[in-house]
Amino acid sequence: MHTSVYDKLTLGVMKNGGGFLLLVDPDRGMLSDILPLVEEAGAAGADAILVGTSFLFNSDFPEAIRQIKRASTVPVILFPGSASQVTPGADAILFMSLISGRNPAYLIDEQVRGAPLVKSYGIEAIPTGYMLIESGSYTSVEFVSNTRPIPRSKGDLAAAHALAAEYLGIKLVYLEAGSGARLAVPEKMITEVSSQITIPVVVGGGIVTPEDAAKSINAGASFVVVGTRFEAPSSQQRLREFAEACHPLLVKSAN
Ligand code: 1GP
Repeated sequence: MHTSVYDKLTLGVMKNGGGFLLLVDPDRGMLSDILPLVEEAGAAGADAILVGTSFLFNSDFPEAIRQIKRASTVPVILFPGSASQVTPGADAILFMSLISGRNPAYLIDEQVRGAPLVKSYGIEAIPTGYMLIESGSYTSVEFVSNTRPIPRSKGDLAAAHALAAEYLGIKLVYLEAGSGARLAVPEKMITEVSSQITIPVVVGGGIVTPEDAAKSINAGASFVVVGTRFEAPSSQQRLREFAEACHPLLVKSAN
C-alpha cells in the first residue's frame, strides 16, 4: 500500500517523539556541497529534505531537484518561495499559504498559479499554514512577501492563526523565524500554539545547535527545520546530533 509522505512523517513523530527536516537552498550553496550532505542526511536520521529559497536568483532549480532526489534516501519536499519553484521530481510540496500576513499574493494568488503545476507533475501537496514570527531583524521572507511577522510576545495571536488554519483543513502549521534569524521562535509561543491545535507544528529559523532543536521539540514542535547551520562544511556526526535531539523517544529506546 502506498503511504503518503505526510503519513510517513507523522507516523515517525508518533514513534520517535519528533522529526528533523534538513533544508537545502540551491541558491545559497553549490550543488557540489549540497549533494554529499543530502546523501548523508537519511543515514544520519533526517526524516526528509526540504528544498527551497525565498527568492530564486540564478540556480537551475529543476536540475537541482533532480540531483537532490537522486542523492536522497528520504523524501524530498519542495518548500517554495513562490509558484515559480513548483518543479517536477520531488516527492511532495509544502503547499503553503502565508496566513500570518494579509498580502493576497501569498495567501491565495501564488497558490492558484502553482496548483495546476502540482497536479500535472503528480506531486503530493501537504497543506501548510505558514506563519512568520518576529525574530529580531528584518528577514528576506518579510521583505519578499511584503508582510509583517507576528510579534514574538503574542503567542495567543499565533495560536488563533494556527487554530483558524486547522479549522480550514490545513494539515501542518509552520512557525518561521526566517532563515538565519537572530532569534528562533520562542519556546513559550511554540507551547501556546501546539497546545491549541491537533495538527503538527513545524518550527524553523535560527536554530543552530542540537540543544536549540531539543528545546523546540520539548516545547511542543513536531518538526524542526535546520538550514543555515549546514551551509558551512559540516559532518555526518553533526547531522546525527540534530537528528537525536529531534527524536527524543528514539534516543531513549536506544539506551
Ligand atoms: C528557513 O526555517 C528555515 O526557512 C530554516 O532556517 O536557515 O535559520 O536554519 P535556518
